[in-house]
Amino acid sequence: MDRIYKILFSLTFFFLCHGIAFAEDGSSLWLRYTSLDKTQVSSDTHSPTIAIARSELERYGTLSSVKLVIDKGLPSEGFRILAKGDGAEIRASQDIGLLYGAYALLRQQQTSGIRNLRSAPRFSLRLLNHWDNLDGSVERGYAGKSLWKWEEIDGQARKMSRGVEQRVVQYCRANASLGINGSVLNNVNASPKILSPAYLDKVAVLAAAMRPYGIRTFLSINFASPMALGETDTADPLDSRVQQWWRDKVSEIYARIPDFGGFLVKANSEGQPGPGDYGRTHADGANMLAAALEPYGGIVMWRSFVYGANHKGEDRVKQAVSEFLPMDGQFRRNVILQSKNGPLDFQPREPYAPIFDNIRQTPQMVEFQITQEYLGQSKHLVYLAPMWKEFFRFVSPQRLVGIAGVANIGDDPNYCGHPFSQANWYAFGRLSWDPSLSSASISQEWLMQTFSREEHFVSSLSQLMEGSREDCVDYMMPLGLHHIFKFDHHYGPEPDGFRADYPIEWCPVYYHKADAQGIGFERSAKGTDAVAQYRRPYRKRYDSLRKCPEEYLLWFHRVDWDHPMRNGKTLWENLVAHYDRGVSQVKGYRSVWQQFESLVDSQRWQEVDHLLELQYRNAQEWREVCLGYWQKMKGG
Ligand code: GCW
Repeated sequence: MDRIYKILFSLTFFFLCHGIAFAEDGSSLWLRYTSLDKTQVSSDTHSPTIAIARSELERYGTLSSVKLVIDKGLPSEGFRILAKGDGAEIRASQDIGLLYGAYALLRQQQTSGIRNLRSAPRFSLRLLNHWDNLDGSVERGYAGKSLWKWEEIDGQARKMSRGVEQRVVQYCRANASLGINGSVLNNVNASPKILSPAYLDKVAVLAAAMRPYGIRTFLSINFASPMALGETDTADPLDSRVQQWWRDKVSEIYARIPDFGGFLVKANSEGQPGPGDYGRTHADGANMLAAALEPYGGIVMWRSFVYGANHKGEDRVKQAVSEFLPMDGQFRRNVILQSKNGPLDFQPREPYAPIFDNIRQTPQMVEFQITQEYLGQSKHLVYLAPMWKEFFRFVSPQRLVGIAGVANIGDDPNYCGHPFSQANWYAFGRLSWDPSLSSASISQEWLMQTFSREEHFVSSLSQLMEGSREDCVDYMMPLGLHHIFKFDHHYGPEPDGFRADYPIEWCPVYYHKADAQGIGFERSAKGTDAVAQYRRPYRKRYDSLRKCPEEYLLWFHRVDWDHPMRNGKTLWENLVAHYDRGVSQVKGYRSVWQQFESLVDSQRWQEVDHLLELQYRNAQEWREVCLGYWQKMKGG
């Protein structure tokens, strides 16, 4: 073959492979619309947001016409869809509502078919929390490096490179399609440098890209920033120079980003600085920042994830309430307390965090973790919506002003690592808009938009997804066990984990307390009395060994190995059965998936198939390691 033909041939081959790979690498997320250029869109108002709504509908709509109408009578951010023959009208009081309506119409088109709909978000704050570091790494991120490309600062700060821009735009479309309206760009373990002018320029560029999609930008801050940047010699919140520094910094931020949302703060927690370093309270610290942000309408989201600092020796799950309850009522109006769903740390199952019962005067937000730090990371198929729905059974959405999700997004081609981890981003967004949606309806929608509308596929996979969280609990930590993860990376099992140089709250043995007699953490009135922080009827229910739901048994009670369970068998027999069930369920995932090879493109099909095999092996490992260890402790 001629040299030139050889080159041409190999180039064609390259593009064919990469072209296909590009199309099916998962980067389209759930926005896999076909470009039709069919729909005529009309609108009497214009804005960058409306322009996006128009272009999405013009390109991907199947109707012949759509009319966008501003209707001040509708709730803020909400919308109405009115189906009219081969056309539709979308009404909203703001342009962002029209964009949400446009995406809802496209979703209907891909799923149920177009019909009348009235919709408005349940929470006003629907945020992603990115734990992205300025060196590009993502704490607890399993999908590559930060999407923000922090290295592109200084000379390049005023614009994004083309590749980054495309990825960010896709991120914005995905969020807007769900109604996510805020993004905290950097890790709560925050570098003070984020507040330096070079990084703020970069943040402003990202904020400008997100703005037309209705996404406001927020930052995590390091409480000692003024001192760490060498501009003050203290970070004491009651020091007037410190207060002035924050006022100036906030005004510098708003000069660049007029719609900046505010700060997220992790203070006096896991080694982070905070007001406690100066003998001040969390309220003193939060109020200082809130005062600086107030004139601009900014907020402070202060995290309640604190332990070890002021309450050494106290049961870790009690410490947030012990710390924050006395301060309830002392926070300024623009401070929100942000708490994880459970009192410990994003375990596969935790009872709800009782801080939601105790804090009455301070607005609260829940923090969910979309990234699966403790649920198989981006290697296991674990659909988290059932876990979040479980939380809402105990904590009414009415008690919350907002919802935050620790993002599972990175620069991997498919954004989330595991193709099914995208479903967790999707489900978080859908629940942040409407927590009453069922987890199954969300997974069905997601499957139809992401893979296929074939009925058998959708029902089989949605069933599999629905049970996957419970299966994970079973093969990792059934019956209320918690935190028996390997040190630091939190992926595999380490029931014997103990290190004298670590805080005891990081050691698995502290949590399961297994010995020859039994297993479990006594948190009833006979033990640490953590149950006392719960409202009725949960306080009594959890306190009673007889009434405590078995899924929380070893969270609240220490019991003998031969403790009789409700099914008449012993605790030990039940433990074994749960581990076995978890493993055999996961074994079944692969057979389900293998039925659908012809329905899914080969790249994603194979990727999932391979990951399911790995998940099965991991589940077996969890069972073997844990049961082996319990057996050893128990003797015999
Ligand atoms: O879940 C734990 C993680 C830490 C994290 C911390 C937190 C950002 O293991 O990596 O730090 O919680 O939520 O602050």
